[in-house]
Amino acid sequence: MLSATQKQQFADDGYLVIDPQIDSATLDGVRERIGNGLLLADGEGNSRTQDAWKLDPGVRDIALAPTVEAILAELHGRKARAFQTLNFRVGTQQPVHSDTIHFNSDPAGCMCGVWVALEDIDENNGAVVYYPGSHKLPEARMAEVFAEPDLGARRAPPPQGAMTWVRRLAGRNPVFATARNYPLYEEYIARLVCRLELKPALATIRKGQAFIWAANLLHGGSITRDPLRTRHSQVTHYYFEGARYHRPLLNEDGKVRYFKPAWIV
Ligand SMILES: O=C(O)CCC(=O)C(=O)O
Repeated sequence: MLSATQKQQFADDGYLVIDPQIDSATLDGVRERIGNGLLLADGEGNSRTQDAWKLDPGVRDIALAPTVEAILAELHGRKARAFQTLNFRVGTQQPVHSDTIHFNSDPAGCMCGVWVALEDIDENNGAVVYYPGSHKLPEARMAEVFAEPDLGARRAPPPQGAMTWVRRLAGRNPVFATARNYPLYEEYIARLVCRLELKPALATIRKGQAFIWAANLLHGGSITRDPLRTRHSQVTHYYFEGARYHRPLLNEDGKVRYFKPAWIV
């Protein structure tokens, strides 16, 4: 299904633009029902709906598109399984990160994101920004972030409330100040991008195309230059079979805790 050049490009640059062969009616249906419906209905100005596949067969069809599954299997040599969807109505302007901080695996990097454009994307409506080749950099974990003296000094300690101790005594995952420490990771990545003088690129793809990124590719949401524009899109996150899965943000103490993803079926 893929040419040798495409496979080489994914290996070298960490991304690929493909035609996922999803029909227009499915794309338009999701845009109408999720983009213009649920997202507006949440009333909080949130630009994303997580796991709408549970409610909407179109979202699920995009996540399980056979062409995407075939291409991912070809790229990774393992079967891909979708485990999370996010639907967006407008650009996220999300700071640059790599998905390995959120979702990783043993062996490492058995994960990827597939971002499907539900309308044409250009430099003015918040295209995904990415750094070609950055997937080859070492995976940044919170340990490296905290090792930077000024960032480490701002680290929020784990909460010490009664519930934390109940969880500990029950042998459950301790609670870390994850949400408060995550901005330190974003700052660490922003500095890394500057220090290495990484060159950004924009995923300006057409409606119906998909942008695949490798787990460790640095990416985020670019500035929405035209605030009146929408950016209807769906990203699905996939893990590859034959690995054990963990979420590094929940392993702040360095202890790896594996989990069972809730597969999209
Ligand atoms: O859609 C975007 O602007 C960014 C999405 C993203 O970074 C992600 O899903 O990991």
